Amino acid sequence: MNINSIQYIQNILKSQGYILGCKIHYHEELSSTMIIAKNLAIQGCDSGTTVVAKTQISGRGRLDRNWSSPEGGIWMSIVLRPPIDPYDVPLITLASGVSVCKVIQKLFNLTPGLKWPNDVVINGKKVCGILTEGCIDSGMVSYAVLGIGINLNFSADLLPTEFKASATTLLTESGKPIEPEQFLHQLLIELNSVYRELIDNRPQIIDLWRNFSVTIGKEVSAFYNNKIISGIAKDITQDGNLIIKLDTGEEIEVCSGEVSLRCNNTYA
Ligand code: BT5
Repeated sequence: MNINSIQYIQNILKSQGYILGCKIHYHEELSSTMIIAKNLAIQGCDSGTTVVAKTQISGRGRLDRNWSSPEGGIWMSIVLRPPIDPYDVPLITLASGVSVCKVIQKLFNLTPGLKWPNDVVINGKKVCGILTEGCIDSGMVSYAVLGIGINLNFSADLLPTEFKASATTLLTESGKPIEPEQFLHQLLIELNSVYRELIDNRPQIIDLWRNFSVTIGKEVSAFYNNKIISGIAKDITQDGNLIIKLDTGEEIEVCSGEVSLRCNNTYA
């Protein structure tokens, strides 16, 4: 990945009228693309402005967890200014997961799955994590920053030991090296299309998410309202919430912000 190839992708996307990725800020190394993108958002950058890094020193996941970001992966954040209700911000994560799965299917002979709310998995191990942070002002979404990290073209041996049991890379799973630029270009095209569908045809995105889901039908536990609940993940709602059917028969709807989900028996 280098500045020239990134500029080439940006210019093609721009000439084809795409919004996401029509302005790309590329860095060889930075702290976290989330921080840079957030600053650009605060300064008033256009929706679709994208920050891409070759490596991140302090990449992060939800709840400030560490995100390992060696060279060969895709580490990026996109500033969005979506005309959606603040409660719908988590849908951006779900829609983006669908995009990542579509590109994996296109470029590899692999079967990707979506673990609610924000993981893309292959053979039960995480290859991609997604993080969407919204800034709400006067009850409206002023901007959202969509962060996507994909373990693409590096060996899973480069991941920290503590993640090895639960994480993998597309190179390790497929044995096929794909340059980050190629994946990034396809991903930005897919993200443009699902982002439009999220605004215009939400049920379509929810259906696509269900088709890739490895969570629905599984036994799950969630930390919810200060206690652990267990049951079967039954479905997701049009708001992207997960419906869990408890052993008592009661159904509980949880949103991604309020639970930490564990799939019992398997990681996926
Ligand atoms: C996520 O959080 O999965 C969201 C990750 C978002 C990363 C992107 S990269 C570009 C942008 N810039 C950033 O700084 N962040 C975004 P969460 O569900 O909380 O998962 C975090 C957990 O995943 C960690 O606690 C580890 O267990 C595990 N993990 C860390 N690095 C990993 C990696 N490279 N691959 C797979 N798992 C990893």
